[in-house]
Amino acid sequence: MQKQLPKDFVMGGATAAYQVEGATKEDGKGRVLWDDFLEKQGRFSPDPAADFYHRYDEDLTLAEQYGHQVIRVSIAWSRIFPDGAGAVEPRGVAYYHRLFAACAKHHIVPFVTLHHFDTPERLHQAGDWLSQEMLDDFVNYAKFCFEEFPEVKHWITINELTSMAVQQYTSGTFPPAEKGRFDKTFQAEHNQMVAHARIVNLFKSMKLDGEIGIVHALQTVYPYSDTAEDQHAADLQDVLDNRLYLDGTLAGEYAPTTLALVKEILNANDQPMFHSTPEDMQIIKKAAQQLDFVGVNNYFSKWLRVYHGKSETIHNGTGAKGSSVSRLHGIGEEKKPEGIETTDWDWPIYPRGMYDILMRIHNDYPLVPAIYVTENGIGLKESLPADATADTVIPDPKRIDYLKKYLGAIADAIKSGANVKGYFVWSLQDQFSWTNGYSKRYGLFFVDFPTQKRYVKQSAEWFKQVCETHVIP
Ligand code: BGP
Repeated sequence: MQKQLPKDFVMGGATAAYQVEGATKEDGKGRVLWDDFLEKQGRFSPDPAADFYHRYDEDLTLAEQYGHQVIRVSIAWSRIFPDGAGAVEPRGVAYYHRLFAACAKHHIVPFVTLHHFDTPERLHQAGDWLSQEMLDDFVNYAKFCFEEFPEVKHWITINELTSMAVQQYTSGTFPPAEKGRFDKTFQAEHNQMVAHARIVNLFKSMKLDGEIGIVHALQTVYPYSDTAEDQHAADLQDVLDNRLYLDGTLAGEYAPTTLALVKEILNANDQPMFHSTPEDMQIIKKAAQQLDFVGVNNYFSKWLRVYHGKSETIHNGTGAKGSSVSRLHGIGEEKKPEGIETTDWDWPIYPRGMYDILMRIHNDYPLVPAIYVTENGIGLKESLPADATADTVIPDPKRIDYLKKYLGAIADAIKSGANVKGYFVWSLQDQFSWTNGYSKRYGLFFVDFPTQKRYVKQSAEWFKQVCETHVIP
């Protein structure tokens, strides 16, 4: 039988400012942590991306035409405050007013993220999420946005606080590219939770019209075998990937068992526990009691087995299947069981993991009133047929298959009681990937980057049907 989604379930595409806008040197935009990093690496440039800065109306036209009701966008903090704080850049402010007006014109409701991996350069150099200055300036920027953009009714404080911290300080794939610094990773996570909580509390005290939430990267972690050692390795990876910040943002306190697992990782690596004050914890508690929703980004799951060697991570940056390695000292080693399909970038395709994470939130974190799936999708190597015309529809059967399975898992979770209110496919149109550049495409709409022409993929037509009928064919 075909699976169904509720009639009021909203659907659309997701984007992030730095990955779609391009125009990084236009209209007074300030520099961010990535500019220097990417320039030095020389692998790819953040310009032109999908040139959304100039082509947002074209993309919103497609979104409307293909049945979307919502879109996820982020504000580039450095377009509003080029230096992270101080002088406001009016051209940046005007751009976001134009973007939100275009959303309204096309009947697409924007869900707006305040921080999607794009810390202004000065604050990055000051210590990024490890510095108090960053936290204070972030809260001021959020307040400015709440006052300036009353047309926005759905706010997201931070995108994937753990991905940011883990990739900055554990796996070294985000600037400043440090490896194995679990102490900095947990400290940056905690600090982001404090900043998030201060903003939620501020939003509520301003009595603004609308809702506010946070977006988490959540991957279900399973033991590789049923031995107690592998189960424990999975628990340790889970505290790093999910549990600490689920506790902090959705329950408002870290469970003693959660903190014990964090300490175990830090002790094994001879690193100190993160610092938190009773005042931090009061702020965090208050925010969890007022949070309107949690956004779940889920693409893959993990399997862990016991490992006692040195930390070693090899990131599959090029789509060379089977080249990823993740073995973390004090945690465990990722090892995928036989028979589970992966993408070219080694991400296991496992819709059951989506179901399990949604049910975990439903069962273990009852304070949070609603869930949105704020990112899910598959990166593929795709190219434009040589004889393509404007009407060419690009076949992407793998994406349709992936979306069908994951949306099916979401429908199952809703049936089992999880209050999932909407779905954002990553991504609306092709854009670059932070660590894989332009060769990994996720969009419902193909972007020919040299010409910036848009082409429809078959998945966009399939998705339209689901948006309109709420039936998963
Ligand atoms: C999430 C990010 C997105 C997006 C996505 C796909 O972590 O929030 O910005 O990039 O993952 O990841 P990737 O680009 O690494 O394939």
